[in-house]
Amino acid sequence: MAVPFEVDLSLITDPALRPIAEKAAAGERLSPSDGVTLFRSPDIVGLGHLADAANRARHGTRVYFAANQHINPTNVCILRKTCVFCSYARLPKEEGAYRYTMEQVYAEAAANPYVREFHIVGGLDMHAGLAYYQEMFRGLKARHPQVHIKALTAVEIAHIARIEKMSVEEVLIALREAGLDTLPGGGAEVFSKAVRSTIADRKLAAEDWINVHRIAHRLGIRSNCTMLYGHVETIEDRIEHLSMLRALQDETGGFLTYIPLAYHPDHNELGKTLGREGTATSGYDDLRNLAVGRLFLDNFDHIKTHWIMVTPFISQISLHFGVNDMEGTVVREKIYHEAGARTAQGMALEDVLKLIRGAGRVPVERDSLYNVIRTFDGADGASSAAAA
Ligand code: V47
Ligand code: SF4
Repeated sequence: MAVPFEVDLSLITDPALRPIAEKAAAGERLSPSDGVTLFRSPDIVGLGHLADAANRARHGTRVYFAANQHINPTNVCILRKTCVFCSYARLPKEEGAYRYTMEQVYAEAAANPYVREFHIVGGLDMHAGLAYYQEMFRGLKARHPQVHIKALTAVEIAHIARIEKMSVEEVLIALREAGLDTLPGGGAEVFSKAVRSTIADRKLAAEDWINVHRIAHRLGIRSNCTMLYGHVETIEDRIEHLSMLRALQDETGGFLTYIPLAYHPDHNELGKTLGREGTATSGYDDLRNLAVGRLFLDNFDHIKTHWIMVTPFISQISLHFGVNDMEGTVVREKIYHEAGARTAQGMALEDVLKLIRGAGRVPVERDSLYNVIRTFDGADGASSAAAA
């Protein structure tokens, strides 16, 4: 729920932001039109100050990160022609198409000795059904029993349900029994019908994406959520999207974190159509999306920045714009690198610590459910483990 906080109104120069700042500071819920005003305001510093105050009321100076590893087991996808923003997917016979064998998955999983979470997402592959993922999760848990499995977007879950002629609930129960712990937040894109029909025409509809998460939450499977911004969506579309996420969170409380995803325009149809290749989102819009997420989603504890998408430096600055969580060490990211991300494919633990400390914040290593593993609060850089 919303947490009241103190704000220094003299730091907010846009008069349109002041009443919203007073409302948010009093712990009152922001309306959709407040959200639109936040997005439209040119006062990025005022917005940042407001989001930072809201964030610090919840988390003080602590910033979480997790030691995770991304694994993308298949890029074969039946929606390859209709998700025009995607650079990653291939048709089954297309050059570059791949589907990992179990041995390849296990070899990739073994590459990083210090990992606490596998983040597994891929394409909608007709040959990667329930049995493929059950075998994968069982094999991963047998080899790495302590590692959390965050896998399969709502879109992938619905695809498995369709090809196996099962209900979403049955698929989730079967995958949980095989080792699935939580769901990642992808596949949400932007919920607006008009946007979806332009960028992801045949993708799971908004209500169905929400419903997969609702069913997961009901089963006790927590999940994340995202919004892909910076393509054809309007400010109103963004707020409609955030309103739907906020409403489901009111209902279930099952979302762990919100992650805005910056659209990357290289090597995909949408980037060509918009004439945007080589032009990513702006730092200004990246910060705004994170700050508005913090203020509008008053029932979310965590707002996560994905440094791979917005650069480590924007992620670092965002720690003063409402963000309390940084995507972790991420070994070998593929989806955004295919789409033009120029950031590294992984980050060493020391570099994550350096970024967080450089922003004057205290790094806290967490597990996938936000339990504290260790806090790096020693003046000499030493860490202290959480009390058992
Ligand atoms: O749904 C695809 C996005 C998502 C592009 O839950 C693109 O912790 C930008 O689910 N430009 C999948 N984005 C990734 C995902 C995710 C990522 C980080 C953290 C978490 C989490 C989940 O990737 C897709 C889509 O929205 N995507 N193509 C592109 N060209
Ligand atoms: Fe397939 Fe996901 Fe890419 Fe769409 S975004 S083509 S569903 S991999």
